[in-house]
Amino acid sequence: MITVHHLGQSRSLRILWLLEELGVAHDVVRHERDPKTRLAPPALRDIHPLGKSPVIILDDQVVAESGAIVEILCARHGPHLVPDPGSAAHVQHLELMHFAEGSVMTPILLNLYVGMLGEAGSPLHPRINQELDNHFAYLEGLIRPSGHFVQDDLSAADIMLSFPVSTLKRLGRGDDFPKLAAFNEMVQNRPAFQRALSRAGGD
Ligand SMILES: N[C@@H](CCC(=O)N[C@@H](CS)C(=O)NCC(=O)O)C(=O)O
Repeated sequence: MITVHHLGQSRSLRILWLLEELGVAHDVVRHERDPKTRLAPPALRDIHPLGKSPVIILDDQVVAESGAIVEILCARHGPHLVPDPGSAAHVQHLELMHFAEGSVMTPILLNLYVGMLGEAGSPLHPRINQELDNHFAYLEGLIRPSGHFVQDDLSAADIMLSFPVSTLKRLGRGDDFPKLAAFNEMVQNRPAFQRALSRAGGD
C-alpha cells in the first residue's frame, strides 16, 4: 500500500495526480499549512526530518523528493510514462525531470521570497524576472504540437513540469506564454487530475 502525505496547496498534488493516472490504490493524509506563515505543520517532521511534502510511505520505506517519487512509481506501475531508455526522447525526458525541481523552481521561489521584502527587494527583481523569462521561454519552446513535452502523450516530465507551469497564472504571466497556458489547461482538464484534486481536498 502507498500512503501520500499531501500538504494543501502544494506540489505534492503531482503525486496524487500520477497515482490517479496509473490507477494505483493509495491513502492520502492531508496536512494543512500554517495560516500565517504558510509553512508545513510540525506533524510532517514526524514523517520525514525535512518536514516537507510530498512524502510517501512505500512498503514501509519513507520516500521524499517529488522527482524520485515519480521515477519510483513510474518504474513500478507506469513505464509507459517514460520514453524508452536509450532513445533521444529518454535523454530529453531525464533533463526535464531534473529541470522541474533543479532549475525552474529557483527563480519562482526567489520571486516569492524577495517579493516579501517589498521595496527592499526591488533591486533584485529585474534579474529574477530575467531568469523567470529565460526558464519559461525555454519551456514554451519545448511544447510539442500535441501540447505535451517530450512525447505526444502524457509523460512523467509533463507531471513534474505541471507545478512550475501552474505558477505562471499566479504570477500574472499566463498570457505571455500561450503554449504553457494551454498545457496548464490540458492538465486541469484531465479526469485523473480532477480526481486527484478531490482526493487532495480541493486544492
Ligand atoms: N524539491 C522538493 C521540494 C519540497 C518542498 O519544498 N515542498 C513544499 C511544498 S510546495 C513544502 O513542503 N513547503 C512547506 C514548508 O517548507 O514548510 C520536492 O520536490 O519534493
